[in-house]
Amino acid sequence: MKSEKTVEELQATHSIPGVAEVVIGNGGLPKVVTQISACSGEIYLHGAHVTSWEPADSEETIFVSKESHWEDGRAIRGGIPICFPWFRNKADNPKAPQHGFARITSWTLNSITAGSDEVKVELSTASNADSRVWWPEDFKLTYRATFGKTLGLELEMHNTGSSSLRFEEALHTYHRIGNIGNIRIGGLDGATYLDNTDSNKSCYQQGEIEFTSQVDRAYLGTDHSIQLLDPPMGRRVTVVKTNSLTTVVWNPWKEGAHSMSDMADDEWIQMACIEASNIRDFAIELQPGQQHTMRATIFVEKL
Ligand code: TA6
Repeated sequence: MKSEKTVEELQATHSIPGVAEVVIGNGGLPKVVTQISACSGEIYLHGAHVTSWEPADSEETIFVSKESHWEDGRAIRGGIPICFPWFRNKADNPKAPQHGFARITSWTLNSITAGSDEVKVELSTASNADSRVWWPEDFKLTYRATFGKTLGLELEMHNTGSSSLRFEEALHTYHRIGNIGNIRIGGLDGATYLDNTDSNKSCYQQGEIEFTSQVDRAYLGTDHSIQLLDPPMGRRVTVVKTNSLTTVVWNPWKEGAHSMSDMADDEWIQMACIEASNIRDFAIELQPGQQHTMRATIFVEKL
């Protein structure tokens, strides 16, 4: 579903001159771009999809594929897709869109607000005839992306219906990295994970994660911070999670990337996904009227 307002209308209502503008992005899709002294950043209304965050003292942190589709109804490859209300396939319907419908929905831009050296963009979407095709529940989802020295992401889910519901969620963040063979991910030592490359076999993480083949893992009961150590880029990226009890780590490796039409053959080397999430047994149950907010805050330090 396309955005109901034109880019000109959104720009007239929400832009903050010299700080944040609503412009036409790739594929004609509207996006909010911000340029302040702390950082530059951008978020598409399509999927409420962050596609860039470049802190002032660092290079771009977010990977986006040059082969990505940019069209209504298809997910952007890279950036920060929002997976909701299920993760991967929908168990009872193989035809349902992988990772849910939030990332292929056009969200409503609610507001852009400027704070002291940060810009907050708030978008929302709610149950409607399109969502009910796949999921019967009544809900409202609000997403706040705060661009500054840190990148703040906040996904707020509200059960607006009259019965309890259960959902999965993930902020499927594609981190831009120097080289997959030379990075390490810390903060998950001792955690149990389900290995999706091996029928979700339960495994035990010892030490840091290093990448020597395809990795597709859901780390369970992990609420602590994750560090992405990237010597080639000379930086450490930290993801601080709140109300997120699973962490998915993914790199498709050569074979996986080659099977994707929307990723160039060598791009798997430049990306690693670390996903604040609540999936599988950690799916969230909400009673009528209840809310749940998952947060991820990302910051960069020089090594
Ligand atoms: O987060 C990991 C994962 O679920 C993998 O299993 C892999 O399929 C990936 O996401 C990408 O999914 P997508 O639907 O965007 O191709």
